[in-house]
This record gives sequence, C-alpha cells and structure tokens, in this order.
Amino acid sequence: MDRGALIVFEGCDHSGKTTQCKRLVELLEQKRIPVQQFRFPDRTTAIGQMINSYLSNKQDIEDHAVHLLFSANRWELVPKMKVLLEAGTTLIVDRYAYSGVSFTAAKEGFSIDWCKQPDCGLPRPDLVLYLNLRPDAAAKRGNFGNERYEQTDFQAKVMKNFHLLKESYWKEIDADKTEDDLAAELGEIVLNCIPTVRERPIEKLWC
Ligand code: Z5A
Ligand code: MG
Repeated sequence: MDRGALIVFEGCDHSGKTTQCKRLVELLEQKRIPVQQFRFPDRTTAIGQMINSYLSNKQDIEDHAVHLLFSANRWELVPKMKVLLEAGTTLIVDRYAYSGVSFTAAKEGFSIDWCKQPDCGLPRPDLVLYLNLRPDAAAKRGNFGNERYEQTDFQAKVMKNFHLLKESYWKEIDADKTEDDLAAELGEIVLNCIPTVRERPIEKLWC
C-alpha cells in the first residue's frame, strides 16, 4: 500500500497556520485524497489538558517538565499517525517538534541540543511549510491573546530558533498574501509532494 505524506506547518505567530491547515484539508478532501488533520498541542488528551492549563496561565509547570509534556503529547499520537500514514492517509499537522524546541530554547538556560532530545525518533515530516510573516504584517492580523508566550520579545527569540532548525525538507513561504493566494500556492506544493513519498519509508526525526 502506498503511504501518505506527513506535512507539517510551522511559522510565526498569526502567520495563518491553522487557517491554511483547514484550507488544505478541504482541498485534499475535494480531490478525494485521504487526509487527516493533527494539531499540537493536542489539548483533548489528559496530557494536552495539563498543557492547556499551563498555556492559559491556570497552572505553573517547571520549564523542563512542561517541555517533556509537549513532547509526550506528540509521542502519544505517534501510533495513530503511523497507522494512518501506512494506510495511505496524508497528515496535515499544525505545529510539531520544531515549535517544541523553538519555544523552550527561547527560555533562559536551555540549549537547542537539550530541547531536541525528547523528540528524537518521531516520524520525520516529508515537508515542513514554514510560513514567514514580518512582525508589522502579523500585528495587522490582531494583537497577541492572553496565553503564556504571547509577548513580542519572547516571540523574536522563538523566530531565531526556528531559523536554526531549518532542514532540506523545509519550504519557507512568504505568508503576507491573501488567504486565497496562500491557499493556492500551498495546495500546489502539497499536491506535488504527495506522489513523491508513496514508496519512501517513514524516516526518524533528528536521528
Ligand atoms: N508550543 C510550545 O511551547 N511547545 C510545543 O511543543 C508546541 C507549541 C507544539 C499554542 O499554540 C502555544 O503552544 C504556542 C506555541 C506553544 N504559543 N504561542 N505563541 P497554538 O498552535 O494553539 O497557537 P495559536 O493560538 O493557533 O496561534 P498561531 O498558531 O500563532 O496562529 P496561526 O495558526 O498561525 O494563525 P491563524 O489562527 O490561522 O490566523 C491568525 C489570524 O489571522 C486570524 O484572525 C485569521 O483570520 C487571520 N488570517 C489568517 N490568514 C490570513 C491572511 N492570509 N491574511 C489576513 N489575515 C489572515
Ligand atoms: Mg494556530
């Protein structure tokens, strides 16, 4: 059986990751390509609920511990992701381990190397679509909300970290476009990618 593609969205705050994931799922469904959407953190699981109460400032969790929880939240979904990929379903994933590393490594006393360790061995994406948006363009799309991490200085450190994580399978996309133009560009890239991975084994991240 041909496998599905593992497509990950990462990028700046307000760059349109969640909006474009939804558009892409709709496009693939229209074309009758098997597809399923994932989102990290997945706040529906028991671990995800702890992360949710941390992000919404209802609970403090020690920085190392919460990093491991974000990673555990990915690992708990891996068996389901693998079964779907191997059955030919393409997965559209809203944030992944790159967010995990970039956010924690923006905190005092954390190295990129330490932050990568818990996510070593996750299924490696076939394609990372990194949506780039200048801070002034992002600001026009609304202010930060009330969640932890939603501050300008911290987000600037996060962006620097993302750039240190770029790999050959990343595509950097200028996200300062209308929703429709961006959806058309991303749709074409993803439709071209899916057939190229069919017979490739699923690789391991950072191993
Ligand atoms: N985090 C972590 O620390 N460790 C981890 O391992 C992981 C995550 C996985 C919650 O993530 C936090 O968890 C996040 C990282 C951390 N902290 N921060 N900051 P989240 O995924 O739940 O975050 P979010 O609330 O979805 O925000 P976002 O991802 O930054 O936004 P977005 O998905 O990129 O954008 P959007 O929701 O699609 O669009 C934003 C707004 O812009 C909205 O009003 C849209 O209608 C509008 N929009 C969208 N596209 C356009 C275009 N093209 N033009 C104009 N306006 C647009
Ligand atoms: Mg989002």
